[in-house]
Amino acid sequence: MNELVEQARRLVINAQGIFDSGENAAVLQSTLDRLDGPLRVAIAGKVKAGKSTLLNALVGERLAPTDTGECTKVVTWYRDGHTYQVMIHPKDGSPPVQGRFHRDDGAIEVDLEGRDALSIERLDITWPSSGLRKLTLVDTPGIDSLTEGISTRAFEFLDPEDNETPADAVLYLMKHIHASDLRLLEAFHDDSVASPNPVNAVAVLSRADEIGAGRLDSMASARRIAKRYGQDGRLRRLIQVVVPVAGLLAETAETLTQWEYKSLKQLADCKPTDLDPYLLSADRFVEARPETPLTSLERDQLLSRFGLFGVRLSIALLRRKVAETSSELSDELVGRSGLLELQTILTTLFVDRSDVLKARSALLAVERMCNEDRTNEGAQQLLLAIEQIMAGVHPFNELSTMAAIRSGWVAGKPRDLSDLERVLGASGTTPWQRLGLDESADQASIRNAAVAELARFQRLAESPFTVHDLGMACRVGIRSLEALIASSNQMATESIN
Ligand SMILES: Nc1nc2c(ncn2[C@@H]2O[C@H](COP(=O)(O)OP(=O)(O)O)[C@@H](O)[C@H]2O)c(=O)[nH]1
Ligand SMILES: [Mg+2]
Repeated sequence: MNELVEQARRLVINAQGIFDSGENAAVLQSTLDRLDGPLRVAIAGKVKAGKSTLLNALVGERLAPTDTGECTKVVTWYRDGHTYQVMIHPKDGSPPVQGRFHRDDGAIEVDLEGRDALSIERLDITWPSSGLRKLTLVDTPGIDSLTEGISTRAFEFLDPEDNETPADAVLYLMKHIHASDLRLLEAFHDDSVASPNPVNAVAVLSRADEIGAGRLDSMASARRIAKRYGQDGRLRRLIQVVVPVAGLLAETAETLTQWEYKSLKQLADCKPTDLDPYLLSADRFVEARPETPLTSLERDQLLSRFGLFGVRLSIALLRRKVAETSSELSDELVGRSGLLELQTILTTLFVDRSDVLKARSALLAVERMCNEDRTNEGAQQLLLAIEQIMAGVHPFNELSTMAAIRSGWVAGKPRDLSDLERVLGASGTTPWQRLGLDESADQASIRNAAVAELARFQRLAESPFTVHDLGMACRVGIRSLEALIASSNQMATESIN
């Protein structure tokens, strides 16, 4: 896979020889730097979709300020590094300046020193954190911000027409399907052949705990809804999967304090007949109740950290002794928040494929630059080289074929198409994932399954009833299976020697 990054690097270096000054030169330099850095994932969606909260849950630390405030109106990058540092990048192109910051309840509040949020292109925060080692996370302002300018900015940020694709992948948060959600997603994807897409976008059905009005089965309802959304034709064209996540619960569980654990334990130890009537609604929960522990203010504090669902769930887990210590409670809540599923999906779809996604972003950046300079002969040669890499490198073919299937451009039986997507790596790129086997599958069963799938797709590709596009898609899948069989043969030979 690294070879792909190397090919992209050589191409960018060639481009540097052609575009050696001005903005293009700067873009190329940052394109080159990106190839060595972690994958960049943008978190997008409407205001209050829960973006900043989910970012914190993914990092495992409260870093991004939530709710409103000047800083939440600015695109903010969070990346791992050795020092704690904030850089403010002004929009007018002047050099970035180091910013001062303080922490407010954990959240990093950058002192904008009187600058208007709209005059800032982005805040770039370096923060030593293992949660940011594999992914650089980009928090974006919501698309329906009160001020038009901020919405426009979120669009600009995600818009691939921009010279440099700012993110390699996107996590799109939504509470329901709205036309504006679809518009934003469509803006992030462009449909040129060189830019295959639903492959680098995942949707999160966010604030999933609120779906069942705080009932204990809220997450089960959210999973059903997410599944239905995932089958919606309009969404399938834009994203890979929909995952339900209760971001607030995940964030709180990961940063659970002793005080919170003890307070919940006190509540759980109350007689259910005394306490339960007050768990019926958020308003009731915070009413002053001299007969139950904790003041109104303290209960309000719990509510803002856990949500009503989180409070109820924690009390139920403590009562049933499913969790007895604060770390057990934290693990149980994380497990039930949907965060682990999201992390697995991010790993299989983005992290494991980060070389392909990063190389793709680099090629797209050069491609855009060349397209703007139609008269330049060097640029035209670069375009040819890009086309060759895109067509000749199998992982790119896998991406574009998956995108074509998702876009409904390939006609075929639903089962053939979904199995083909799986073979191409839509559920993960390890052999067992491509073959739909169990993680524990041994080499022999992997090889047998691969051989069987290979024969099946060969028959399908050669059948006179198979339409041209499906035949082409099958051939890409066949190549993936051949590579898989070859590497498993190689492993078998190595283990004999
Ligand atoms: N109940 C519940 N509230 C949430 C969840 N995620 C965020 N919130 C709350 O929604 C508000 C907006 O969240 P924030 O992360 O700032 O949203 P953003 O505007 O998309 O960045 C905050 O008050 C959060 O506490 C969630 O999963 N469940
Ligand atoms: Mg936010």
